[in-house]
Amino acid sequence: MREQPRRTPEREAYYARIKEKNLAPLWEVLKGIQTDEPKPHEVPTLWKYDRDVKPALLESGGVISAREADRRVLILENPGLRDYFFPCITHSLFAGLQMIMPGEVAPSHRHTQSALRFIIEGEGAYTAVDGEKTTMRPGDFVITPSWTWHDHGNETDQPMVWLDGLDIPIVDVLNCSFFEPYPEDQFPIDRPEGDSVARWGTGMVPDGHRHRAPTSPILNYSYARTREALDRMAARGDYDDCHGLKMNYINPVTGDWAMPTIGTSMRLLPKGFSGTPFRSTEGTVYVVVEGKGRTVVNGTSFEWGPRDIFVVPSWCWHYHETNGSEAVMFNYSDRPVQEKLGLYREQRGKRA
Ligand code: GTQ
Repeated sequence: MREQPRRTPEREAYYARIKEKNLAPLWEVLKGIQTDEPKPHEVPTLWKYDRDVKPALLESGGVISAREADRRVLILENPGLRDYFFPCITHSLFAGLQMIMPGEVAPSHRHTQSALRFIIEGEGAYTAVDGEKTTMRPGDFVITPSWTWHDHGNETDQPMVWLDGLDIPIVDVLNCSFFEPYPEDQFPIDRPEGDSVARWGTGMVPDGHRHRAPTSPILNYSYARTREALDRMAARGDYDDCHGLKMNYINPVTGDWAMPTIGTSMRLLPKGFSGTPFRSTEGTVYVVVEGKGRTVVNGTSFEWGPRDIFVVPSWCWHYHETNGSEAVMFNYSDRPVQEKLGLYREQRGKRA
């Protein structure tokens, strides 16, 4: 960091005097914030799902019901952000793991924060958004756009777990939080399951469509379709040195990211992949879907397998490796916001 001005008793006394007039000296604080490059407070962190997270989640079922909790979620709290206004995984994004037990309902509500669900475990529970229901399976990416009614339920005989990714800190910094509970548990369903994919997800759009919202109209980007696409593309083998085969989820109406505040991608790393180091300004949350490997972040090695979650903070060098298996990973970040503001930067390193 650049050198700070000297602190003297005279200066301190002056600062104390002007503080009463709600004035403060910029020269004492600016250098800590206008840094040469990003200095994120969040730290690289790995959550081992089967070993650490799952037992805690199952225990939460006995601690509180989904109804009483409203949303029974264990937050993935970045240890570098313990003093932040709210427990979050990066400065701009929230991550939590939500569990719904058989027969439970998470009642309908809406809020201005946008949410994604990335399904970790279990099969057959549903999320309903503004009158359309979707049955969720591992690897599915489900969107709850800002200010849409949503409820979750589990009519199966197994607990179901998914990751919630929300833009809570972004909405907080803009002071735009609105929330409203729905008077019933469930918002009325008025469209058949699969309706949004039929309308928007086949490379066609309804004639005369008027979808103007900034969020993709597709409710569920199913893993079955994503995986098939990656598999077919892998046959040609055009892997990126850093990212493997990486596909971004888009809004088919605009070609932009699927969500206005959260960028989402899925990647396939082939067997024996040894990625080139990369860094970018997007603090990124990764969820492993299939396979095993490791990611080295600023010299720390994270060994991961299915269902593990880890975070790479802004501007941290990192690279991915696999050994005997190919691997599939989902990731999300605040990149759409950075791109709109002209702030996004990335850099490729040299292979070790
Ligand atoms: O499902 O509506 O993890 O509102 C945090 C806030 C989930 C949800 C979270 C929420 C939700």
